[in-house]
Amino acid sequence: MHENLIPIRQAVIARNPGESEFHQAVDEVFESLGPVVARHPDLLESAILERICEPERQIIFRVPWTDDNGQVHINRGFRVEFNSALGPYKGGLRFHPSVYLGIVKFLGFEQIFKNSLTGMPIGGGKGGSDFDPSGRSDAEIMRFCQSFMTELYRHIGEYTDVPAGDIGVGGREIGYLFGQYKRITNRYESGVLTGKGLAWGGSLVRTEATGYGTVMFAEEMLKTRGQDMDGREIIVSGSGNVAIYAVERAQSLGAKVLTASDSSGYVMDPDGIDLDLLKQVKEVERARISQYAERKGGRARFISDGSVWDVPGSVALPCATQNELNGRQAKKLLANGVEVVAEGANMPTTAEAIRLFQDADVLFAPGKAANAGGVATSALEMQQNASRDSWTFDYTQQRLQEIMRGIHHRCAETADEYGMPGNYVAGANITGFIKVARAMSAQGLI
Ligand code: NDP
Ligand code: 2IT
Repeated sequence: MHENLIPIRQAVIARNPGESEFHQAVDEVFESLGPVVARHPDLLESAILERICEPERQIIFRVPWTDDNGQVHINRGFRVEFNSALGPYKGGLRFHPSVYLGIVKFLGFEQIFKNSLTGMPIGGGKGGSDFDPSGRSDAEIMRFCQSFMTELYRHIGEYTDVPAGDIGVGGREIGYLFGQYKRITNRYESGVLTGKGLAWGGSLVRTEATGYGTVMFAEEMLKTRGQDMDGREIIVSGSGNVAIYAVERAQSLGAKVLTASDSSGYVMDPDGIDLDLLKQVKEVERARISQYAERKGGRARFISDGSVWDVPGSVALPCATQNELNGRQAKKLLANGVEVVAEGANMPTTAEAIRLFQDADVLFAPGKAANAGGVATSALEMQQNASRDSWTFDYTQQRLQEIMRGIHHRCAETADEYGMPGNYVAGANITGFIKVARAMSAQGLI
């Protein structure tokens, strides 16, 4: 890390004790900014980096709700409004028992640079709750969402802060959240949330966008080596929104996807994942991934110990959660001949694993570049809402494709310009940072 950045980094750690995921996200960005400090010292004036690491606003609130047996539960709700230099705060809501301030801040911090990279007018934010939705009835999910929004509504708005989904928050939850926002405010303010249903202000392609975009980014990286996805064996982790549509896009390009996983284990299907069955088990029934192997039969297997990264393939797409691919697993993937790693999830690869991939000349795409298709399509949803219009699937997908190509181009070009060709991590962090820093400078000391 550049010596001028070390004291700033130390101050961030001291100021935010115990938030290891946030520290990790800050370190990854700071490690990339050395060449910027050397070339554009002016960009770091008026404590830009110190300011960028301090959220503009952090909201923590109580979320009381009643389960189907009449028992009362109390959860904690969060919204971290990190940076609004480029537009209203934008980023998802995560409902998962592991959520605490450090997770929300790592996600919000990443979101600043990701959103900047998309080229769309959106700032960075993130929120969520330590609520565990697994095993809860629709009625319980609805009551939780209504209680969550009863506090959140006063902080958000189409020009202020626009939440969307993330782990544990999909179309069903966005529906309940939107309904409660509308009821409290008496405003049909479509642009206050994204990821809405198609009949009430949602955008075509938003459901597919993160997974499709991740594979589009992998295709762009492969193109730089004159290669493509056709005929490749792909290893995917996760089986939620991002994973499912990464599988769909990879298969449409002639690749064979061998794996999918959830927190109970993974399935390995040598004949290629049956996408309809995966959607039925995970999207429709919200069942455990073992159901896939049970119903598929044949050579499909459910494995509860070990990880998807034990399975050989030339492309790895981590699409579940943070720090799900460590150094040991990276070595295994390398021994098995991995050539491309594109992060569908946020920060799924540990710092050690990233270094191993980069040292081995693997094409490695960080989440803030590779998974930006989701939030970019959210920004397209906001555009459609603002103009009271709705676009076709083909047109929206074409816009997504152009955005992903643009992100790839900017990352690759910046990495070249700063003398680190092929380093998409540096390319993404530097490009994302410079745009936000310039906007913050222009807007004065706020
Ligand atoms: P979903 O809730 O749809 O799916 C999450 C998947 O990851 C599930 O298979 C889940 O398994 C697994 N998972 C979650 N937490 C853990 C954990 N602690 N350990 C093991 N497995 C886990 O979420 P998404 O697909 O939307 O999100 C996946 C990743 O992609 C996240 O990192 C998210 O931040 C990121 N992302 C999402 C975007 C979006 O538009 N949705 C956009 C950009 C990034 P189980 O069901 O067993 O918990
Ligand atoms: O991590 C992410 O980019 C998301 N969860 C999507 C955010 C959004 O506002 O669509």
